[in-house]
Amino acid sequence: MSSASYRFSIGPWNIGRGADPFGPPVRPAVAFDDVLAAAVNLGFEGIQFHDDDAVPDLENLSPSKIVAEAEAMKRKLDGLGFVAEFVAPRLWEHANGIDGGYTSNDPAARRWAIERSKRAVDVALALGCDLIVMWPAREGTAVRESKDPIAASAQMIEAINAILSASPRARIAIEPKPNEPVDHAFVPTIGHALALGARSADPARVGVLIESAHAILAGLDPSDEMGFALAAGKLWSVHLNDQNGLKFDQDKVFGAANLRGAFDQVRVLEAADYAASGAFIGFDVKAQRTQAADSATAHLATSKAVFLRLVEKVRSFPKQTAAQCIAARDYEALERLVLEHLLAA
Ligand code: GLO
Ligand code: MG
Repeated sequence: MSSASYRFSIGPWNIGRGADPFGPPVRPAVAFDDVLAAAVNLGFEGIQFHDDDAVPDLENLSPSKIVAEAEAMKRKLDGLGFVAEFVAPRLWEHANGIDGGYTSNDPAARRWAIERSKRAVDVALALGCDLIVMWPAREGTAVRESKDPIAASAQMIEAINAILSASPRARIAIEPKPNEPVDHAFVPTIGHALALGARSADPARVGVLIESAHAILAGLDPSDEMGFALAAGKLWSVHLNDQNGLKFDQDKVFGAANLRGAFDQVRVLEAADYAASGAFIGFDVKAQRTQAADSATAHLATSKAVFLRLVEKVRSFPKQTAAQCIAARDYEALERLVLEHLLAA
């Protein structure tokens, strides 16, 4: 059982405006200062950034101006007692990244993606953090024959190496997702991410961020994905949330679709003493479109409350009885024990 406290983090995109592919935003834009105010209320200490969340319009700024703006952001965070958890280069929203960044068929787009990622390293270091999250959103295909998967692997490693070479302090957490926005992603699972890291110039500085919904979309159990990464010492962040089967990425409240699956994720984090590693618990959850603006952070509060309740559930789990069931190979009894424990008040 861990004695360390969990640290929670939030990204500005987690307080969304309710837009979906079939309808426009239904809530007003939330200013960054209001995100910080919400983070205070929610008891979140870490802020997750896209590069242009930290430095808006960075494509039109010089490298030194980018650093100056990031330093100003750092002072703001310091004043409020926040720390930056990571910076993710937002390649997927820019026109240059229309066909992917690192694996685009256009060499100019690939160069742009690498340069922008290096600027994200500058932003991270100015914010006082060393973690770059690489969500390879459009690194994949809608038409399988449009790209060469062998070349794509090499291009991903080239990009990883470029980021690592931007600073000896930079670490990368790859956040795999099997699909959406692309049909087939080149880095769909934790196994792929860790294999790329192992082939990089400095494997010690490449780890992963696991999002529950992304693992479910890959047909995998998030807690097993976490266990695999934890065993390798590579779980450097999590995006806890939930997902109702193989649909679009739902980013539901943690535990909302599969409470037992959420329990299992907390169980493996507790077993590995994740809290003691100092890594954050992020909730990559989305407010429902129906939610009114003044209560559009309830999904974050609920996710955190569910997480903390599940920590209690894991800690109070009758481990000795479970061990007896396992020793007797009576897995039906173990099943009953787990279900009764989850159902108990
Ligand atoms: C989308 C991803 C996205 C990333 C974020 C940080 O499916 O989960 O929200 O986590 O952009 O890179
Ligand atoms: Mg995510």
